[in-house]
Amino acid sequence: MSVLIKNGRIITAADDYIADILIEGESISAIGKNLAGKADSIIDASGKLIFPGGIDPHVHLDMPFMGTFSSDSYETGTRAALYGGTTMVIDFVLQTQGKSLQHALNDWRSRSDNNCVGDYSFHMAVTDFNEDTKKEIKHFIEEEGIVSFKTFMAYKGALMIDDRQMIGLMEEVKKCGGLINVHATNGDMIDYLVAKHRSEGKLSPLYHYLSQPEITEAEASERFVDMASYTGCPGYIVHLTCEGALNAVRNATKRNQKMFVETCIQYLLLDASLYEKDFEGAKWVMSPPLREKKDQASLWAGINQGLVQVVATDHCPFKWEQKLMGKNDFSKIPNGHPAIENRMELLYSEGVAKGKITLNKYVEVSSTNAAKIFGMYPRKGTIAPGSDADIVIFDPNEKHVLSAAAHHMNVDYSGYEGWEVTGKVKTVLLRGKLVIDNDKCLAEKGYGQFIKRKKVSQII
Ligand code: DUC
Ligand code: ZN
Ligand code: ZN
Repeated sequence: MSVLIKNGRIITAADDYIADILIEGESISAIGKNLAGKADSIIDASGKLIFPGGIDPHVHLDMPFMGTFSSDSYETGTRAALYGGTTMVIDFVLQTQGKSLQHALNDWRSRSDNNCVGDYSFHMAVTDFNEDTKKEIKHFIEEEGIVSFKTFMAYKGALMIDDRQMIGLMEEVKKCGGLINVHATNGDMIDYLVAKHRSEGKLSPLYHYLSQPEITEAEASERFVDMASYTGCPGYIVHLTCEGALNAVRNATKRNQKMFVETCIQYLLLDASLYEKDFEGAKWVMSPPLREKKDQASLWAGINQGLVQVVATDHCPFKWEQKLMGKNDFSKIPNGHPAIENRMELLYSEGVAKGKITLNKYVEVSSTNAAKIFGMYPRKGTIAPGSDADIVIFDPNEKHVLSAAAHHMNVDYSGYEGWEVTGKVKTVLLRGKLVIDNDKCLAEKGYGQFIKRKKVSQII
């Protein structure tokens, strides 16, 4: 099967030009002016922008968490991602404390294998680092193609590891050529504040926010950066939300330390005033919580300064009836927010169309940098001969309104209900196959492939 995309304006992290793209099989075979029209099908992309397929390296599909499961399955979540121009996601396998990494991977595979519509990979979350876990790291990197290891500095008793385990894990991961991701918030401080607020009868969603002040994230980010500097292990801070945490990274750059930073679309666009809406604030109960306007300004600046390399989602949807588990106690509200489908359009509309970031920066933070950092470049994350034909054809002028009624995520509310966005994903190809066209998904579950990743030390 061959496809010719004609006359689109191709945007990569570095380039901006009008040309035709010839796709043969699953990959791009040629890019040029007036390529001869011998293809099986032709798509006219005149007047449209062409981006590499979006990569969201932070999602939680069908994840057991806080006594329930996130409501998008691998099928509904990756399909919704495709509607929004994200052709690949990286999800998280969570080790159960006391059990092996392999045990957790088998469990996650039982839910994900043959169920994805879009491409996917996993980060491996290490929640119990010991002599047995240590022996599994090399195998994950070299055999499973899972090169990034997630750590939690919060959620004590379930997911959190202490600094001693963190240092040990960093040394092993560095030796084997991997990368450590971190949820960097001070778990003990947060647990103290949660207990304090509960004992004072302060139980509304607002107290979720007030239990995780900026300092809890700034302190943990600084500690993580220091441990990474000491061990020399490459690090990646997930869902960084605030000025204080970003300044910890800024300091690290002064000693020439390379530390990767991800923020999420909600931290750029939404703020903590939403927690004042009584229980409706539960829609935005996530960890870390939404912050202040001054934090949004630092994150946008951080993107343009190159301190923030990735805009992800931390997509972790829960239906309203699940959120109601915490009706009388904010600490029981399942943490998470749906955005997998909205990230690319919101970032274009609020970032590019409003002049905050350039088109090249848009591609860099929505696709290319994640591919580079996580060992998939140049197979993913760019438009070039030899790369997978993961392509988004985007109308920069079409306006539409986001709503739960219109979205494809398996969740009955939208964190962005009524938002008008400028720009719409029109057509999406994944490995050469037309998967989204005219608001229809043409791929079945099982089309999405598990992508084995390369040692990150080959790229960074
Ligand atoms: N934060 C969330 O809001 N949900 C899932 C896990 C996390 O760290
Ligand atoms: Zn997290
Ligand atoms: Zn997460």
